[in-house]
Amino acid sequence: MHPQLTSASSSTSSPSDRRLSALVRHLTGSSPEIDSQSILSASPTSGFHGDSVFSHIVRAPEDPILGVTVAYNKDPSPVKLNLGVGAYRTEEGKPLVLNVVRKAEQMLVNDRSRVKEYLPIVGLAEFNKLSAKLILGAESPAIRENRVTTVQCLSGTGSLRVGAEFLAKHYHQRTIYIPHPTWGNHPKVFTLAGLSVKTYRYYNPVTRGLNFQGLLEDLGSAPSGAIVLLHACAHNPTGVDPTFQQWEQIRQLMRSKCLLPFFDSAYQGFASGSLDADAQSVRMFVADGGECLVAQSYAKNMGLYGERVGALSIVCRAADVASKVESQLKLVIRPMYSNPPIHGASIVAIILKDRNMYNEWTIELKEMADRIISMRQQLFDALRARGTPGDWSHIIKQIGMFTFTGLNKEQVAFMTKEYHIYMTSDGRISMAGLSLKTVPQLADAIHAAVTRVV
Ligand code: KET
Repeated sequence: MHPQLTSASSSTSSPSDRRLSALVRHLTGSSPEIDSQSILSASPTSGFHGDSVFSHIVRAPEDPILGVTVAYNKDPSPVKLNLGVGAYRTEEGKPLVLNVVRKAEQMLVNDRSRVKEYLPIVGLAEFNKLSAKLILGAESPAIRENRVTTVQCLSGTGSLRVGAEFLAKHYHQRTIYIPHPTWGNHPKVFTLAGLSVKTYRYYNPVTRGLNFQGLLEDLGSAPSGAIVLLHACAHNPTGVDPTFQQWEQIRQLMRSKCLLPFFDSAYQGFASGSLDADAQSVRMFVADGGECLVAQSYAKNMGLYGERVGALSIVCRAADVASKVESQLKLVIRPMYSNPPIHGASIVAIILKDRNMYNEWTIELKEMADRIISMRQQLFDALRARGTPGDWSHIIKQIGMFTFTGLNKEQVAFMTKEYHIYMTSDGRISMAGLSLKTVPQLADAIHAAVTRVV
């Protein structure tokens, strides 16, 4: 028997040690008898039959975004409406699988030559190449010059995390500036990856627009080399994007201070309906020959939410640097999840490489974007028709999946309680979850909240 276990039965051992040793003797057959009484009465600290060794753990709060869906699912009301998570719904309020995605899946199923082997650590090569082209543009000199390394990751979140871990390990600056406000998961992803998170001003609650002056001041006083997280388009949660001219100013400032851009592109095609227009900010930064990181997600624009398909691209100044960077990305990925899943990336690759399927996708994507934009107008008109106090023009000025309403926490809680409308407590509503049928319900709820809850 193990010396430590036999010594536990000596006269100097504690009662719990003796009980443990009795159990071990019983389980190993080294003792015909067992003092069952002493085991059943084992003290909580013994770890056996008492409280769980995890009994000290406190309950964590639900996620501020995904927790909204948890609460929504518990509500038995037939009129409940989930405008929390950014997930597209049809006019009938149902999740949408794009036709072109169904077609690609059918092709995958029909192809008997397909196997389920592991992908390489960096994922599906074809998917990576096509993803880089999608975000940087087919004619991008950076791609042509082999200065870009792209690795398939677990959707947008996984791409951000891998990029952040890589930076924490290999980049000289550990500080990342994120906009205030931003997607709630950003600070957690970056902090856990080992970066130190600071914010830059982004939104002006008074104008409900961009705080451009504040943004320039904050990035202007950031230390040289700091990393800056930029939403490529359709800023979440505010729906406020810089204009083209403002992007150009941001670019000049960042390049002059050697700030490293890390783009989060979760909504390419969802903002304007055009994949190219929504990639303009990224392409501006790549066109100047400088370096940057881009995290891409296919969750929204291809409706592949649960398939977890995304890519991280790192644009470098030279091909040999990009290739060395990729070798290190593999060392980040291998111990994290070894290699990415094959199905979703195969769907994307099929769609991106075939001209007809690609065109079909852009049409379906535009339909989704247009439906969201029309919901903005509908909601704005409905509030105007009700004479709801306040200027609601930001609903039609903002862009992307969300409207940042300006409703406060209490007003949101009121709308959930009285109208069964679920949204994040910061007053963000997912316009993609709204339909012609539910606009009046939302407008009634907003009207009541604004007039009855201060
Ligand atoms: N970046 C941004 C800006 C973003 O809004 C999301 C998702 C992601 C990345 C990550 O998406 P992924 O599914 O990992 O590709 N946002 C919506 C869903 C979520 O919170 O997970 C949301 O804000 O509702």
